[in-house]
Amino acid sequence: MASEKESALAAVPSDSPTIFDKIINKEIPANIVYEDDKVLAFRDINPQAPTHILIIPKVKDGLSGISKAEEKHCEILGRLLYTAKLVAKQLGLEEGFRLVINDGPSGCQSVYHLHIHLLGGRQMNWPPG
Ligand code: D5M
Repeated sequence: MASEKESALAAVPSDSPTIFDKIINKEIPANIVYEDDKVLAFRDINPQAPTHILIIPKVKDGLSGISKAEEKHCEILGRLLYTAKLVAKQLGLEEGFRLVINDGPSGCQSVYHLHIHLLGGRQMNWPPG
């Protein structure tokens, strides 16, 4: 299995549908921990911490990554962050957690549908790799 870095370097930045559209449309299974009309949160298939959740907008609207954000996206961006807090509480991450957004090849992004990583359940280090 390719490492996350290898997957990121092999990924082609694009606005095309991704595997996350299949998860949103329930065409492939995912371990969903939160869902509302705008946002979906599910467990990462390759967890980097005891708790590793991806929080995504259900409608991509050009947000293949955070670098594509425009003023019109401010509401959904705020909602994604607030959802991260809700899910962290729901999953009992009282001691703290980390939110990460990878962007582009150098940022180690492999799926071009904006997502926030919520990582918790272990002591994090700084700086990240
Ligand atoms: O993060 C993309 C993340 O998406 C990476 O941690 C693996 C995860 N992933 C990929 N496919 C799936 C499925 N099918 N279910 C759950 N999680 C998945 P990035 O920041 O783009 O590197």
